[in-house]
Amino acid sequence: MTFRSFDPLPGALSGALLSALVLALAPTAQAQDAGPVTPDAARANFARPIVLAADDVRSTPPPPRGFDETRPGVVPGRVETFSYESGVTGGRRQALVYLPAGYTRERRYPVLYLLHGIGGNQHEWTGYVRANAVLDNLIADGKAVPMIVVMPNGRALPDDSVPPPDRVFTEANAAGFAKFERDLLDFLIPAVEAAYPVRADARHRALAGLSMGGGQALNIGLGHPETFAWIGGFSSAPNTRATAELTPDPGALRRQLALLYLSCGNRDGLISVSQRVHRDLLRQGVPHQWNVDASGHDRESWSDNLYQFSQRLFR
Ligand code: FER
Repeated sequence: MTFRSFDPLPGALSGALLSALVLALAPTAQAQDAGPVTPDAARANFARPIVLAADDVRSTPPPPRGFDETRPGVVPGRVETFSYESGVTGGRRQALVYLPAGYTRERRYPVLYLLHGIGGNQHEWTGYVRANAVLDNLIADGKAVPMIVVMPNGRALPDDSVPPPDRVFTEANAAGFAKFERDLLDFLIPAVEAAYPVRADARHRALAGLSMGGGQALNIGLGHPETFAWIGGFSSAPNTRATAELTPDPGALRRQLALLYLSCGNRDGLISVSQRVHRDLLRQGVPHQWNVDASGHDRESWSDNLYQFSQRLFR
């Protein structure tokens, strides 16, 4: 099943299409550090040689069969569209909100903000990764705390639609992902907290994402441990900040974070980004979970790591 078959928005680039695009970008160029975002640079980054260290191994039990499929007898959560006014884009923006089975305004819920990749939008986690099925099953089994999950559009531009394939790896598209930091902190979170019965403190707020969204989650989350105590970067992309900017105050992270979770597939050409963050965190003495699975840059890694990460949240 592909993202496109779920996605009501025409023109969205599916994860499957993104994979095809990545394959079409033949691995010819030299590896390079994060510079201008171009199709050539992306090709080079995806083609970086993969060198695995002894601790680049799986640290989680594999999920059970069917963990990301709709299961008969499991009451599903509800996924609804939420719109909010953004001073960053100057207009109304849309996010998807997952409300767990049994949702009631009589309770207050923790919130996970879940960010998509460079070629996706707010539908990528539900449509391509089946995040709602993963959460439905975990919550039904009592393995995850009932939580609200907010899936924004992480491209904070006046036109935040998914660009055509030849404009995905461009400075203009990537710029929207950097602008999203203020959109999230100043507009989306306050709007969510005004509209839903949520616990509005760092211990009850998590931020995670895949690829470009993984880079955003690390950049924004590690920069704001007073806002997010739970952070997950899955297959994080080269938009991930350099160490001096990413973790300038390791002591604050040690004191304030409840969980920092990093994962990547051992067949993902972007793994050097996550390896670098993992090794720097080790050097800085910042506790974190490092999980290297056998995936490429694909939904298998993201559904599996959402399964692992979401079980650990808010405990
Ligand atoms: C890049 C390669 C991949 C890059 C971003 C990505 C910012 C993101 C991929 C994704 O979100 O799937 O060089 O530069």
